[in-house]
Amino acid sequence: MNLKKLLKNLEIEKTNEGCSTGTKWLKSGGEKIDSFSPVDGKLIASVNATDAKSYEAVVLQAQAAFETWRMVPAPKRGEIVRLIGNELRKEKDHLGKLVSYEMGKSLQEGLGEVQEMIDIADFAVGLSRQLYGLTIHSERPMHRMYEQWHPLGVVGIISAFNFPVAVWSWNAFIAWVCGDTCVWKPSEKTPLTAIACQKIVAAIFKENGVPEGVSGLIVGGREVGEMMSNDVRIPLVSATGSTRMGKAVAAAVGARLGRPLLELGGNNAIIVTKDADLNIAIRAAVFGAVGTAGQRCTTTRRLIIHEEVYDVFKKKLVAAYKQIKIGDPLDENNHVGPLIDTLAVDAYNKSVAAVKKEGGKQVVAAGVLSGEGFESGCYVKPCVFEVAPHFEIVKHETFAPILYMMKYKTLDEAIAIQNNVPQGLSSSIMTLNMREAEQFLSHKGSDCGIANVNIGTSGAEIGGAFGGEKETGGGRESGSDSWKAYMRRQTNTINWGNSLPLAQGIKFEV
Ligand code: UN1
Repeated sequence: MNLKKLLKNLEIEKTNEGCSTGTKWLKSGGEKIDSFSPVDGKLIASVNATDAKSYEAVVLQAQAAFETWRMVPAPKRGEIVRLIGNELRKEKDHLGKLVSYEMGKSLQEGLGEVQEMIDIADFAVGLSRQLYGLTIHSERPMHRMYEQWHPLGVVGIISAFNFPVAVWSWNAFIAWVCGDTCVWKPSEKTPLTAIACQKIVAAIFKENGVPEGVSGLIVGGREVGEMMSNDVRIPLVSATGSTRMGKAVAAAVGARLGRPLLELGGNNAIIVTKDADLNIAIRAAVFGAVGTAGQRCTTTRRLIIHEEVYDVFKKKLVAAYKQIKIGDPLDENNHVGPLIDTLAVDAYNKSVAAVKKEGGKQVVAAGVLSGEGFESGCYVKPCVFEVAPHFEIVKHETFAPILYMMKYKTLDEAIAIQNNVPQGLSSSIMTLNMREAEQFLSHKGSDCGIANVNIGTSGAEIGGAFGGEKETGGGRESGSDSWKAYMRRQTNTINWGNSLPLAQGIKFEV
């Protein structure tokens, strides 16, 4: 891994400022944030975090830019996003590699993440010609009523380390075509990928005369997120991360009656029925559980398996886990890279101890890897435990490759188990029986924001709305009509007649 060359290719070899209004990088007196690669433990960047003064400068610039940006026709804003998408196509290999190296996901998944950005760019370009509202028939003669959508203003984006760039793009690209300006606080664990994105965007903005401030970047920790959550100048704060963080953001944004858009924890299950295609089910379960080393919001954490197929599925699962290669995620022979840092390893160890204490039976052994190639101390073994659904730990999301298996007898029971956790992001059923599939998707089925049939819980396409219920936070991002969260709806009624009839038949004569 030639980091120097990679950083040069991305033109970020000299970067140590973490605060930017677009093309300008601000000198900031914030603490130094070090980014260590979990791949080899090396220090790969040391970035000056945003302080109160530089934060203020970024927000003021974002507000000023909004004045101009909102008046640029939406399809023209879409054109700018199209150019960003093109640039991402060119930079896919470099940026994908950096994502993989800074975050630790496999190169395939790093490239997939950049592809997700390209896809959302394409989606946003089309959307820029479809930001339409409804026309409603008025009850009054010679009146017309319709609704239109206006941009909100400055949108705050808080993103997580696990999708360090894609989730930002879901928010920023859509917000930009909607006419908003953005201020992005990336995870302090992955500042370098954020800086790389900022550079890519800034070059396009500069070439095309986009006002300074449309894309602000504020690298920093919790305090920086709090500045944004409490800031009345930021009408929408979109936050991705832990439920704990989301609750704090929701409380602060709600207290000032701003709008939070939350995409928080998941505790996603696959129901494996006796009518499942077990080969599909196994592949989905293994990718869902160990992909991104179990650090996706959509990671499969629970398998709820019909008792008749339980033993054969377990055997196949153990065999599949034996094939998994753990190691440098940039080596395409490996399936699983490291966890993000040693704190995540501690959380993994704690959950493994907790499930054992509750009586969980080990099916595939847990453990932390050490020795050559594992010097960073962040590599863990994907593991599997047999549990009972009521175990406390099973209700808890641990961001690590720990998979819980449990048995069921009836589909009603399986659905009840699936729903009986605080989180509600993603879910899936493996069945070739249409009655079971339809029940799972019905009002008495999965309570999650995403419910799949014969597909795993992770790897959603950007075209659908992404997000979930309960402790997942209720937000919807990326596709479908998620754009509406980034705009404000206005109802307009126009009287083109020569009198003033009142609604509800009210008579008022003076
Ligand atoms: C996340 O983990 O926050 O569906 C996002 C997926 C990806 C996005 C995950 N497309 O797994």
